[in-house]
Amino acid sequence: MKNLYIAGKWTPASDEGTAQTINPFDATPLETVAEASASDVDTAVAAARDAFDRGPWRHSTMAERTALLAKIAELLQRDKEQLAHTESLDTGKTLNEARADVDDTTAVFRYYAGIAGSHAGRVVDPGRTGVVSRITHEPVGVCALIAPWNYPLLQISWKLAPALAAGNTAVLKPSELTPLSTIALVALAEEAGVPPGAVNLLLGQGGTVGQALVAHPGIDLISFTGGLVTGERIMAAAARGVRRVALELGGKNPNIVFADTDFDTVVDNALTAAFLHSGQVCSAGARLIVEDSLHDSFVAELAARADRIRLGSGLDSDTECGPLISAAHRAKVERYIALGLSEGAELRAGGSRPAEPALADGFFLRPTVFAGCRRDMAVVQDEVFGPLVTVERFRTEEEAILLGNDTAYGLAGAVWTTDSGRAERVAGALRHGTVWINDYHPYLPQAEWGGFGKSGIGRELGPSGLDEYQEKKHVYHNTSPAPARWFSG
Ligand code: TXE
Repeated sequence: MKNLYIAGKWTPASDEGTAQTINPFDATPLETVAEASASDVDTAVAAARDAFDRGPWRHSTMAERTALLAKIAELLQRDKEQLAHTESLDTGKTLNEARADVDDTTAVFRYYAGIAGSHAGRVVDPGRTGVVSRITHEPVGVCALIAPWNYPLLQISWKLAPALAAGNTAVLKPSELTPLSTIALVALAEEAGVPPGAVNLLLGQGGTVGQALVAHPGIDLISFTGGLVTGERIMAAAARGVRRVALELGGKNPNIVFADTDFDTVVDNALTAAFLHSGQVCSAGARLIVEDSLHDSFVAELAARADRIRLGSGLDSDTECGPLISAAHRAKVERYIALGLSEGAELRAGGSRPAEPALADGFFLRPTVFAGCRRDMAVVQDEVFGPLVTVERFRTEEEAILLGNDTAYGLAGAVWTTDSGRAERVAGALRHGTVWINDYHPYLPQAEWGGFGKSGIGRELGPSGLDEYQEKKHVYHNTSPAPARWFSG
């Protein structure tokens, strides 16, 4: 049984509510977790409020914050195998992906440990003598940090590390589907010495616990990663009381392929772009846009290789793709497969559940390739968030750019070409928060991550990821005050 963590204590829900998480590989029970009540939400926010208003963390020195973050990073590495195992079981992703998540999470804590001290403010030239003018960076207050189920450990850490680096206190709410690695992370923060109340953990459903958390007047900032509809709901809740909000809401990301690129390299990377973690990635390259002359051979090879992707348990070293996260989510992706077919897409690979009896109880779907797609299809425009890639054709650079920007989202995209001038022109024209040239998926803790358009508001990672958690204060100090004689009366 896993409990809530409030004011430095592991505690069951006040009404003794519990929930069961399940293993998406075979739908067997995984862990019993506490399910927070409305009164637990109040208690957790009050603990974070108290720790912020009266506790030591807000007034901690940069050296103390840096030391805590560095310690958490060290503990993440110490427990890497265990954490990766937990994440793989909970999400269905492969152990290798989960190990990479732990490394990337470690890198984020180290990055914010490294820059917190140099991001404390600046001195401004006031343009007159006798005045000292400075900008100080101060914590925003109590932060609600809400993460989704696809990268549970990573996503919560992109929020928690900068929130703590800036001196905030936090209430964490992981996805009800995948809470286990966040529970482990909070235990590591406790072991690293985070003061009571600075980090609190609520577990439970989004529509109840999450909703009560974002509506709580004691929250100053909400940072959310998840779906568009929930993001809109959260933004509306944040409007009451004019609370700060940071949103990462996914995308429908173009992967543009010119014919001059190396065939094997681009097909191989297109597979990873689309099907890594069964396509349940906010930046998945789910919308391939391929130059006409390359299109047919490209689709044939892509489909042949997609058919060979090995599905299975994330813990099995032969597995290349795990299951989807839940029966409900698979049903959503299946609805999109049916919709795509009804819109006239050509099914070139997948489109169904695997036939292997060993996979029958899990939430598996075969990697699916749709060719003959058009920009007006829902399956091309909507975020499907599963193992489904659509392929469109283009003839000119202008058309490739037009299609690449033909989305309400704007999280990420890629362009593949050996013509560096063209690569720069296309990258410059794309309205997306990250653009890869001749690569797909890498991100860096020191580089901003986030989206244009409906992909969200604000940025995570990089210096901007810390800015989200800081208020900027101008202190203007007149060292030689004298009457101004503005008024004569
Ligand atoms: O996410 P939700 P869901 C997309 C993807 C997916 C769709 C829906 O297209 O199919 O979103 O997924 C909490 N107040 N992404 O329904 O609802 C919830 O408990 C406060 C993209 O699983 O957005 C969980 O912790 N919190 C995405 C978190 O929000 C609420 C990653 C995400 O859940 C809440 C995941 C509420 N009213 C899905 N309702 C990305 N950007 O990478 C839910 N939650």
